[in-house]
This record gives sequence, structure tokens and C-alpha cells, in this order.
Amino acid sequence: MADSVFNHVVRAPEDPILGVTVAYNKDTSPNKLNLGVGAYRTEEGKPLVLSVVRQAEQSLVNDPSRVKEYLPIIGLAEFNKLSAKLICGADSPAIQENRVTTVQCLSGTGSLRVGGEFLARHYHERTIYIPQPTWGNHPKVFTLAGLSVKYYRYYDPGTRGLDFQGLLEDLGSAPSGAVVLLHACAHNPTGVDPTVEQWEQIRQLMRSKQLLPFFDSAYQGFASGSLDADAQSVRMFVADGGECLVAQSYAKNMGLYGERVGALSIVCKTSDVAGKVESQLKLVIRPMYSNPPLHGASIVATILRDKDMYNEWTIELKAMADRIISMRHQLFEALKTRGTPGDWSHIIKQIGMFTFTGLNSEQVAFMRQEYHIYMTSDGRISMAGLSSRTVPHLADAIHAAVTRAS
Ligand code: PLA
Repeated sequence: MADSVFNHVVRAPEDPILGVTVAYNKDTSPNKLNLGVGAYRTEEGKPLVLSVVRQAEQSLVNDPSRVKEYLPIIGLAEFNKLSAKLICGADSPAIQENRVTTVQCLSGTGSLRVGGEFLARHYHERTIYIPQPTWGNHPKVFTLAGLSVKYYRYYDPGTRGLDFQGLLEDLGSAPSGAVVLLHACAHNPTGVDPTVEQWEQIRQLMRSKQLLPFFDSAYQGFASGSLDADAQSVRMFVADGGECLVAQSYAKNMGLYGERVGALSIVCKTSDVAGKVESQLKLVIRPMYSNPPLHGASIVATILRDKDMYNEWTIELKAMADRIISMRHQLFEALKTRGTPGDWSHIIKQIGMFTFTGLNSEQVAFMRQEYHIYMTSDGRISMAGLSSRTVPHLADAIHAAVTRAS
């Protein structure tokens, strides 16, 4: 023991998001509630496998012609094509003109990482601007990819809304050519998105300064219930003919969390450039994990290629989005009924999976200790983990935290 060559290794802290689940799993209280990680639960508090996903898996399993060969380095060709169409729009000129290269990656995270490594190797400006705040893994992914991370103002805690002026100022003073990470919709953790008019202003500013957009699309369809509405920001940037990167995840919108299925698309000016970019993406991927897994991408391709399955997916997706919105209303009403001090209207105004409550880390710790409710220390709660049954418990906890622990 004493002579281990790893003696000097210090214990690392748990991940700020996934570590919440680790702590939750150790809790023996029957009332415990995990609102940390963004994972959809049913009204019964159970994980959900979409019925259309079960169908797709059945048809895959029943097809004896299917084998387990390696996929190509860039993954399943049909999956890639359909993924680009899903985010850019089926009639996107960029796709018709063959200017989009898409590679299958390990969910959203893997897509961001591959995109980051490509930029670090081949793009002239190594600085990426990410919103303040953002998903906690963003700065780590991009730093390790070899980019240098800077922040732009995004959220105003005073208004619990977008700091649009700050955003425009910070992007306006970024060096020409810098990469800018944008959440396509349902900004994590704030739940605050720009309006379409604001997106248009952001687009004009970024194009005028040659800032390169890198979209993170982890919640397409999950925010509004409409796949098209949630892709609007990306489509505005694709429609102007300029270049951009998009990381897509099927974790939330198809419930394929653990299958690790996602895609990186790079929209280029010409098909010749897109082809060369793709050849270099292969050199990023091959030494990292060689090629991506087959099963998840096959499920997605099965659903996206079939009109009936696709329609069924949109219905199930809308139901998930609607249930989350209904949880927002129930929680808001429950706090109103309790007369909890403060303005809680942001719970119903915010978009997507999370509510950025404004609770501080002491209040979060209090709720964990006294009520066995688990959330990230920044006060973010996953609305998708809530149900009609657990709303009163959460409302009691928030009420107590606000009135006693502050
Ligand atoms: N981008 C954003 C903005 C995300 O919120 C997440 C997941 C990802 C990318 C990556 O997802 P994927 O690799 O699974 O496709 N964020 C979760 C989970 C839901 C996590 O932290 O890993 C969250 O609770 O914030």
C-alpha cells in the first residue's frame, strides 16, 4: 500500500452534476428526490423509454441480416444525413449543395469534443467564448480540446432574464474570428433563450465580425415540443450561407441517454471544403475512439427514415415537453399557495428542462439535508425529474429554505 506508484494521487471531487446522483444513490430516505441531472422521468418518477424507440429496437433485433461489424470512422452514413436534415431543415440549401459534413459522435459531449479538437488543429483563432453561466462541462471540454475559453455575459440575476446588452458588448469586443458557443435552445442552466429578434441581432453582429458560431443543440424539440421551432436559431445562421458548427444530442429528445448517440455537423461554404474538413475529422476521431457505437445510431436512423415512426416520435416528444411545462405551472402555483416570499414567475417563464431557481448554495444544502431533495449547488432543478406527487414536497422544501435558511 505505502509503496504504490499512485500514492501521490489525490482524490478528485465528484462531478458537480453527475456527483449529485452519486450522493442521491447513497441516501436511504424513501422521500428522496433527484432533481440534479437532466433526465426525464414519468409521472411515476420512472425513466422513460419511448415506445417508438422500443419499436425501432424490436425491428432491429428481428432483422437477421443485421451484423455487428465496425461502423466507418464517421459513423452510420444514413444517420448522419438524417441528423443534418433534422437540425438544418429537410429543404436546407446547404445540405442540397453538399456543403455540410456530419460525423456521428458519442452524444452531445463527444460532438462538442470532436468539434473543439478540429478547431484547435485547423482554425486560425483558438479562443472560444462561452456564455456565463453555461453547462459546467463546456469549459472543461473545450480547454482539453486545446482551445482557450473566455466568457460572454448572458444572464442577469437581477431580472432573471437575458443580459442582452452585456452579450452584445462582449461579442462586439471579441477578437475577429473567435469561436462563439451558443445554446441552440433551452439554455442550460438558466432556461433563458434570446427571442427570434434577438437571435437576428446576434447573427448580424457575429457575421459582421466573422465570429464562428458553434451551436450546442442538446434539447431540440424538448423545449417547445416542436423540432422545427427549437432549431430556428441554427437555421437562421445556416440560411445566411455562412459557416458554423452544430453538436447534436439524442439523449434527451429521444431518451437515448446511455446509448451515447449524437452528431457533429460542420456547415462549410463549398462542398470541396466540406470534403476536406471531413477527411480531417476522421484524423481527430480515429485515435480517440476509432469509430462510434452502432446500436443508438441504428435506432435513430430507423425512426427518422420512417414517416410513421417519425410522427410517433414527435407526439411522444411533445408529451414530454408538455409534462415539463405542466410541472412548471404546478410548482409555481404550489409556491403561490404557500405564500413563499419572492417572485417565482421565472419558473413558468424559463424554457426547457431546468429552472434556475435563484436559490443559493446554503439553501440547496438545507433542502438536501432536511428534505432529501438533490439539485446542483447553483440552484438549478431538473423540472423533468418532478411529478404531480413530488411537487408539494419540493414546494415545502423551497418554502422552508427561503423562510428559514437564508
Ligand atoms: N450540452 C448541454 C447544454 C447539456 O446540457 C448536456 C447534458 C450535454 C451537452 C451533453 O449531453 P450528452 O453528452 O449526454 O448528449 N447535460 C445534462 C447531463 C443533462 C450532464 O451533465 O451530463 C445536465 O444535467 O446538465
